[in-house]
Amino acid sequence: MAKTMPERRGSAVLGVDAELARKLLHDMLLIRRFEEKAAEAYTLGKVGGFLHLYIGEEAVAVGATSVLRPDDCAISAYREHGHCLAKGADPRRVMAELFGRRDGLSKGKGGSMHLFDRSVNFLGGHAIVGAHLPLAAGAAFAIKYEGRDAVIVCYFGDGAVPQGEFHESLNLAALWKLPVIYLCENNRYAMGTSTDRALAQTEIWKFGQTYGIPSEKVDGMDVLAVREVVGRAVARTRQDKTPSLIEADTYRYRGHSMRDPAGAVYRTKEEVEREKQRDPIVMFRERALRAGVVTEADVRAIEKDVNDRIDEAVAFADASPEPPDEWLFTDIYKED
Ligand SMILES: Cc1ncc(C[n+]2csc(CCOP(=O)(O)OP(=O)(O)O)c2C)c(N)n1
Ligand SMILES: [Mg+2]
Repeated sequence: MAKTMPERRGSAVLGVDAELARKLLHDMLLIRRFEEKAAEAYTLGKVGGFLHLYIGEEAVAVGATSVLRPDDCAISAYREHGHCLAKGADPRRVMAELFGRRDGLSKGKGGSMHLFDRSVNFLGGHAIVGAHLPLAAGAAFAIKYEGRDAVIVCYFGDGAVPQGEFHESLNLAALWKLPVIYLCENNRYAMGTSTDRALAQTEIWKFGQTYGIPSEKVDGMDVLAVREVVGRAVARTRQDKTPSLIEADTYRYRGHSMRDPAGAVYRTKEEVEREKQRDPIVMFRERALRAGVVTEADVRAIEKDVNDRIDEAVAFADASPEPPDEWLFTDIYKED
């Protein structure tokens, strides 16, 4: 369909065309609804083990992934459903993994914290805080060694910053000029510990300066700002093999995990309510509507599609059988 003048003008104001605006909104909403359903499934006893929700932080994964190519990689910690879905994983297989079923991304043997999908170059899902930062450096080394111009985005929380792995990884990435973008999701808390109780330097992006790599802070609730800043880093990394450190200022609306559903002990209700005023999905939807790039009908269609896909994901996960007992002994060692 030919673009109307107002839509074109709106795209210029917003900086993205209607198709991309719809995709950004769709992908953020898909993550939000996925997480809400996952929480519901957990309370029904369908999900065992840990469950850490990404609600509130959707703009980071979606904004960053929107500037990646399919051959670029992403790697994350344990709050990773959003990163994995944004990278293109099938929500049905992600849900089945949470349910511990055989059609899950990790055959139902990993659960919420161990999603992995090579088909979309999502390299996990890692439960040990900070441990995947050196893995990202290793994957970036492999990319460089093979002479490819792909990049890897490594998402991690503020809780990883005081750890040795953070500094070791930044040092090596800078020294060896590795194509890795370290993207810190600073949601102000590591479990119940606020950053000012854990970090001597709370401006996390500044650590990049120590290692002489480009570093920036971005509003992680603004999907377009994330897109711009990560886009700049990706272009630089692809061309010059220069790593970057980006700090995204974000917020989780739920507690640390389902065992801390509201996160009410270490933060005030007022703080959470204040942060909800900058809900990344609401803000982007309103902005795109105001610019005339998406219409109310587009929003309704996106909501319907997302709800259908999440319902399908739950039905698929429910129908998938449990892994057989023999699988306890497979996938332990890599066989050539
Ligand atoms: C090495 C290590 N120490 C402690 C833990 C327990 N632990 C699990 S999550 C977490 C907090 C991490 O917070 P952050 O990195 O900010 O991520 P967020 O949960 O905020 O996304 C801790 C300490 C762990 N998983 N690994
Ligand atoms: Mg945190």
